[in-house]
Amino acid sequence: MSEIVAHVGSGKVRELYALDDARLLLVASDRISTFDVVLPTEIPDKGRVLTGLAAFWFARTRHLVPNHLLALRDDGRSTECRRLEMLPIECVVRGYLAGSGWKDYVASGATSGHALPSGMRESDQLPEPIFTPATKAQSGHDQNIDAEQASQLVGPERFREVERVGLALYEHAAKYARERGIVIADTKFEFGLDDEGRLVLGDEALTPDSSRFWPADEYAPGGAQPSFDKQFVRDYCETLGWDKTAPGPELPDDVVAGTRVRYVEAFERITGIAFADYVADPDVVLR
Ligand code: Q0T
Repeated sequence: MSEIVAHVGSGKVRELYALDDARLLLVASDRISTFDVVLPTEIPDKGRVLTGLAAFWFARTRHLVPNHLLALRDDGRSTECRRLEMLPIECVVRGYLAGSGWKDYVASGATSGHALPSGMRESDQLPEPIFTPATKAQSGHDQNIDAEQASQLVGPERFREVERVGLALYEHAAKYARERGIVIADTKFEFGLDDEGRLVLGDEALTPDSSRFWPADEYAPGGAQPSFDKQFVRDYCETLGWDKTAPGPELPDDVVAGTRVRYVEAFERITGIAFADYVADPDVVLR
């Protein structure tokens, strides 16, 4: 059996297709990006790991907010989802000071309008999680914006809602992951509205591609932390003297294999489900 579906969008490592007026198919590839460049070498099963992990979180956060997941396909990498009217902001929540949050703090003592205590170090845990929205750049980097700018884009009431829901999702997931040895330093949510104007969580949530995952047993603030999933790739790329512009380098087999193991480990630690059981029947993450 086959179906004809229109391609409606591409991310760096994912594709989006229209199934009908009301439904989309989100397909996660095995492509990997590092330093914002997609590499020519794939990580086998990466798309399945991210799809399964996002679906696991969707199933376990429905009490906090409805989400777009309708069904998983048998391939384990494709999610049938409700078509939404996406909000024009990235909803970033940070529990730790890293990435652009750290850069903004060093430059101004604040990030997205949140004044932070003086003397914080890179990767320190924040006194409490903060909501740091960003624009959706068509190309290049998203830009952090403050609450006022975000309110102008989505309206003040909707802004307060995504802030409250984003913080609740992060707090729930970060506590759960931390008990399983993974620090979720920060994460990005994308929300949309259904045809009745209700807020719905979309995209791929609480995965290592949409978040910073750090191994908890190696956490040592005062500098950059190793990435749970991509550290082998970054370390290998640093040995090459690559200038971090496209095209990126091919990865050797040992780096591919080591990285695949880390993605599978993240999946198994968080879900408590053997990855082989997910491959045999993706719906195990929904039960
Ligand atoms: C979206 C309506 O293009 C994108 O990703 C490329 C793979 C991002 N994107 C998502 C949507 C979604 C979702 N998710 C949804 N449920 N309904 N649009 C649009 N762009």
